[in-house]
Amino acid sequence: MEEKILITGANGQLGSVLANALIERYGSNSIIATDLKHKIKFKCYFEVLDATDYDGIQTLVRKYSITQIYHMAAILSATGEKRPHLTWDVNMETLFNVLEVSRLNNIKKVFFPSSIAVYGVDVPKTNAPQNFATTPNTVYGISKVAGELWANYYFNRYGLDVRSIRYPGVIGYQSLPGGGTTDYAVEIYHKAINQEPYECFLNKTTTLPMIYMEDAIRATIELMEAPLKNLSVRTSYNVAGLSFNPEELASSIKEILPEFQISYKPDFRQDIANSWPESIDDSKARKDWNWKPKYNLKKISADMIKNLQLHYNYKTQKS
Ligand code: AKB
Repeated sequence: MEEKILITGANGQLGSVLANALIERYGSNSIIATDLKHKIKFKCYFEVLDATDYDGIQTLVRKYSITQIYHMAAILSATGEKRPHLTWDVNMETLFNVLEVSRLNNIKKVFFPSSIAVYGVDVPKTNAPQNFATTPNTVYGISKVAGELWANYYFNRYGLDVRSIRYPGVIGYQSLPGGGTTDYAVEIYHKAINQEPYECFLNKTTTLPMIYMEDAIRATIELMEAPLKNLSVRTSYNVAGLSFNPEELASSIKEILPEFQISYKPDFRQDIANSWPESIDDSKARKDWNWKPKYNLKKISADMIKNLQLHYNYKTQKS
């Protein structure tokens, strides 16, 4: 049976790259990208959709005979702290809508992105275990913990095959992040390419789990295509890429762009970062569906700089 895949939050940092990867894999006719506004020209169907609108989701699911949903729409950690109640409402209501529409319309699989933000200060800083008390300090983290538990509930109670990854900070040249605590690791490259200094909002020794976009997208599709019988985690899988701090990231950029300058001015996001682990244990993902990252920091910097140089050269030539 042909897959018909609906993506919410397709304008987002991950959603936009995922949409293109799914188009490549399943074909343009199989993908329905959705978001609040039509901003990006995807080579697939696009529909304006506010995922807080239950009827809106259901109409599209029926119109396109959807078989899978990737629910990428969410408010991230830093923005979430500015509007805690709104963040809870948006993150939970959109998830409930997706879960309910999926259950009632026989959707085969749902993807729900969770985050390292589910952890709180009590977790061991290094190699944070897959199963450990999740006591997050942010409303974003609270919504992700609740989401994981609902995913597990829908699987056990209704047999809805909800699959999930706890993403580290995602780094990619294709899109810009918005409202996260790990956003510095993308912003820094844009400044470096444009020969501007970067003022980092985290201090230089703040080590966090990170992952390159290619790895993050591959992990997502590999998990969604893994045989059901292999999956032992029905909340959300830890998926690790690598860990580094801003100083290490800046050094890897300086190896290619020696003039690059960085300074540090921590803001409220420092407290959020301090509440997260430095690295996470992803042995369950490795065992259950053969997860393995491919990108280390050297490779990431080389690839980011090469692709952003092409992007900005292209822009300059056009203007
Ligand atoms: C954020 O910083 O909020 C996100 C995340 C780690 O989930 N990138």
